[in-house]
Amino acid sequence: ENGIDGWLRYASLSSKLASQFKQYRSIIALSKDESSPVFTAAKEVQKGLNGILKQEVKIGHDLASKSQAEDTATIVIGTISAFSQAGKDVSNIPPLKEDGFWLNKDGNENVQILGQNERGALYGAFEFLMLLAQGKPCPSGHISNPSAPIRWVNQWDNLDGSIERGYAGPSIFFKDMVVREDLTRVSQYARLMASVGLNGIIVNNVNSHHELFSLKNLEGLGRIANAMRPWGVRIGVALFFDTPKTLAGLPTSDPLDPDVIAFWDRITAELHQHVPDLIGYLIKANSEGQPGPLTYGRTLAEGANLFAAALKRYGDGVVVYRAFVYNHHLDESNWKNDRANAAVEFFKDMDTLFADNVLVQIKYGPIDFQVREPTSPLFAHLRKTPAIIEFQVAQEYLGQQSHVCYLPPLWKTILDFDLRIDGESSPVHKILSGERFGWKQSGYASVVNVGSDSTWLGSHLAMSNLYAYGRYAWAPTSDAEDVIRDWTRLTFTSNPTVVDTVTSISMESWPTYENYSGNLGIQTLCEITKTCHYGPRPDSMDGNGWGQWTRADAHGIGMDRTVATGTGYAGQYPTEVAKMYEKIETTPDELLLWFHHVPYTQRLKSGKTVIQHFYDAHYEGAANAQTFAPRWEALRGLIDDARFKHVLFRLKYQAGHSLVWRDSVNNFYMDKCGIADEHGRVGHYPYRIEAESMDLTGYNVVPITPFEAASGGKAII
Ligand code: BDP
Repeated sequence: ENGIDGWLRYASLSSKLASQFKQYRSIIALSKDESSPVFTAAKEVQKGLNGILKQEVKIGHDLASKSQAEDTATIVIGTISAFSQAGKDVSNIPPLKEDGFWLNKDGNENVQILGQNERGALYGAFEFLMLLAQGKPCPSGHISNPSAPIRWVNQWDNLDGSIERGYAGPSIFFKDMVVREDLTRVSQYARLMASVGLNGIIVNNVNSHHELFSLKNLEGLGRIANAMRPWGVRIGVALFFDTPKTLAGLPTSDPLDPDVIAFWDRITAELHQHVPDLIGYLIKANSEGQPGPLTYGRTLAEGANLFAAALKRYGDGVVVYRAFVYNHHLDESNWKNDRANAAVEFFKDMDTLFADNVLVQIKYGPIDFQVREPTSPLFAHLRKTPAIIEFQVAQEYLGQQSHVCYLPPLWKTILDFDLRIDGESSPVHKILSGERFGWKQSGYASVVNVGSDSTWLGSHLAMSNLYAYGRYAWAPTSDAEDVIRDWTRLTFTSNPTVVDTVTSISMESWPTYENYSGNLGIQTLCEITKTCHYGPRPDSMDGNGWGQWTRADAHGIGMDRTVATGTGYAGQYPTEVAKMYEKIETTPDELLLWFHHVPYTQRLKSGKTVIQHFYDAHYEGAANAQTFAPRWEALRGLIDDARFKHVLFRLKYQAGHSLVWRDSVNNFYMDKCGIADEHGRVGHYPYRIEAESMDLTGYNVVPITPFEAASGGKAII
């Protein structure tokens, strides 16, 4: 087992369980087109029945010819309209949303998997198989509709084959500035995506390159689209705003310049020749050094509308404009120039100015994928322009797939958050579904950093986040524990000990990581001045221009983001929410330091002081991380050896690294405020044998900067 099939392994059921299912006689696919998702679904069900039930079942196409032998059953797969055209009664099927499906088993155990469209049929087939793989019977009269039409992933793959924030080997899409010849992994990826209802992908990094539009790459993008289309996955690209200048040698990339308009028109036309069903363009502009419309004195809307007009001519593609635009440079004299304010400041007045095929993609929090952030207030400011939320399956600030961190509990803090827009119930998932403001196109995107490694993400356990992301984009009110249980049964085994262990470790993993990496809303206290975003480095937060500030000094900590005395960020929320965050007393503890600057001795609602909470949380988090490896070790023999060892190695590493986190962060803050730990732990490590205290031959003791990176501030080299 090397992880390549993810949760789609179709491991055989025990013969006792398998005998409870009928012998299937045939699979009837209501499409003969081999590239259609319906045909794909039939082949997938054939494969699944073979693996799970050890049945060999033939695929046919003719619904009329099936003569029902008594002890066998048939599985029909197609669209509702094809079923009805074949003369079948569909009056009992309730109306479905785009991509929705109907899954039904009749009295003779015949199964109907019918989609609102071809993709829907494929999603229904996967649901049928994933139930079967868990030994669960096909339901009768079951309908399932996605919560939102847009359920995409964003790759951050570079043309040279590297992946921005990739931790699992080189790109499966690109190599040496062109699209790879062999796209086998790309279709395997599309299969995983389709199995959880994901229907679109932006194939390259938001920090894009003009070479994407070379002739060779246009042809290559066509091949990627062909590889993914049978799985109902449509592709789009992220573009570099200055491509007219750098690729075509134009003097400007001004979005209102006629030559620039003609250039993008031509590129869009050429791209559609290779990818006729392009989902559109993703744009990162005027962000982190990227050029954009503001570079040319134009508005963000003028920039987006340029591409919107080009796309309109050739298909139904949309422009997805990222709200990650900021130029808020902080220093001590202007610390109120808060980067968290940027998205609302840039976008709030643009709402009515974007063309109707422009959407705005918003990171879940106002800064950048931190371990805890409040919901981005921009979700409350767009009424006409539809929004997409941006999650990050790539655990950039969350242990980079070397620490286990199951993300749905974090996502739920955002999706379930009620913004109380205009004083009315406005949970984020109802904004994203389009329900709150009557949008037709809106939904979900997540940065995913799959690479060439057979594990896809470098860690078997990290794959639960990719699986869960699809499940949440489809059904955002899902229960995080149900989702991880299903994933575990499919990925490893239904053995209850395994399911309980993986479930409990996963459910504890995000709070554990938060405890030792940065709590009370202070953000992930990792290295941010360099680009690694990994490992503890609390001193790197403050004082750098693009910093994610904590404003920690000898007396207090936390960023005052109130309207009264701070950066004003709290005021970007609708009235009721703004009022809650404006006051220390009504701000939940977990976000206290995000919104307020308080003395270390400030009492929390729990009764503890802020500094004692820091100390305790870091000890609790690291202590819990120590339990993961032994709990996993108890599964030896219950799952295959290869994956058992792979996971164990990482959990042991995490146990060690969590101690480094604990001591670095605690030592740093104790040094800053001089307040001792009530339990006498911080700064005293009686059981530790320091390398520098040993008799050394061939090594020298050196002081370490920052001191808190090593116990006693010393290392040997
Ligand atoms: C940050 C990443 C950076 C991305 C940027 C983005 O560190 O690599 O380019 O986000 O989202 O989190 O554009």
